[in-house]
Amino acid sequence: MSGIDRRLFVAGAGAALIGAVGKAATSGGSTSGTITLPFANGTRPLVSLPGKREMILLTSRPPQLETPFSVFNDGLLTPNDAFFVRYHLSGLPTDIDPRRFRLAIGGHVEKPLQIGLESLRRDFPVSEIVAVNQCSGNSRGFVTPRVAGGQLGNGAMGNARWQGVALKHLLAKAGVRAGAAQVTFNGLDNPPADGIADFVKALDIDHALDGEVMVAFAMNGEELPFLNGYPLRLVVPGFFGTYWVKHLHEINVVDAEFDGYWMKTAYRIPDNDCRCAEPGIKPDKTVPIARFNVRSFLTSHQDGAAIGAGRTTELRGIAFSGGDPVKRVLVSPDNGQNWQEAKLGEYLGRYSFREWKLGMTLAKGRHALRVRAETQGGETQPMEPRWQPSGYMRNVVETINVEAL
Ligand SMILES: Nc1nc2c(c(=O)[nH]1)N[C@H]1C(S)=C(S)[C@@H](COP(=O)(O)O)O[C@H]1N2
Ligand SMILES: [Mo]
Repeated sequence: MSGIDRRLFVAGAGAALIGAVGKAATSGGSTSGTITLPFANGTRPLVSLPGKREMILLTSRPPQLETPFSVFNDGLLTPNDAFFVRYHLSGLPTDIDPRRFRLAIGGHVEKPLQIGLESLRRDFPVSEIVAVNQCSGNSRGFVTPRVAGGQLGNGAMGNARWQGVALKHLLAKAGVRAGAAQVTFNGLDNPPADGIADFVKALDIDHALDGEVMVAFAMNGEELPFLNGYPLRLVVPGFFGTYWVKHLHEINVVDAEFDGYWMKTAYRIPDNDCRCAEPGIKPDKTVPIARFNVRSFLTSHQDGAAIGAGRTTELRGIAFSGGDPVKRVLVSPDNGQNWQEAKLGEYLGRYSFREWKLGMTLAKGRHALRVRAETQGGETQPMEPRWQPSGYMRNVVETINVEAL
């Protein structure tokens, strides 16, 4: 396909996609079996939507897809066609014309701007960053007592190489005026009915100007897939996915704290060190969710896997954090009594997945393997899960049961 054909194809993808999702959900047209996630009511259809391989369907209106966990063992970058998809509002854009698309920058600035896609690539410095995008509710399905919200396994995360323009360059061109407090971000998706708040997020002005927050137009060397925010999305390294606004078309500098629903009411966490609460008790003080806590996973073996007894098994996995680099990953062969240090793989930056590997020899029998990461600043994962009302930020030390035969 030529460049223009491809762009027109992408432009029509929204409409085609909504049709395809409807079909997959109702007729089983592009449904190809099911997968069962390891918690109550965990059976989900597997579907392939335009631009995506077979993924775990959470909801079809709006489309929400989870990445099958085995993908994380294939490589450190999550392929575009396997990257998870999360939306709040079913009013997705259906006709994005890349030639007419404009990103508007306004509000508390000297000179409001309208930037086209070609100008963005041509008139500003382009940079790249490898960073994990993770939904706040990743792994919520494992939370006990259970909480409301998408019952996700561990696949609402992905790591990609993002290419775009640092937000600070765009804001510098518009000229931020004295007294700016925050910057708001809006995408082309809209609420399906009155009374539902449009999805708008905000970052503090200093954060927006830090040089890392990016308006991205490409992911792993290709245009953004439609479902991951074509043609532009915000990338906020180390911060939960909720800030990574897709189909980004409006940026506004504001001179007071933004109090829209998705900042003031939704996506809040308890304002304490553990970001946790007693089950059933509503925390009295909350703050907007922000950075990831540290996590690590075993990817080479599934829970219940059989391995060879008395010989070395190569274990492999990933670890990541909110920006404080992962210092080490420890693996316990015996449910947390003893620990062995894994070898870390290639460093792709402090916001990327980091691979770990460890050869382990286990005697015949059942073993509960545990995986725990630690950052340079000393942040580590809790051995017991913490609880909070929205089921965000789960980062308990994972347990994988294997049987050596
Ligand atoms: N326009 C828009 N952007 C959005 C959202 C949304 O509902 N609308 N959801 C956010 C949330 S909560 C997450 S976790 C990420 C998910 O990014 P992905 O769908 O590319 O995986 O998108 C974010 N950006
Ligand atoms: Mo999310």
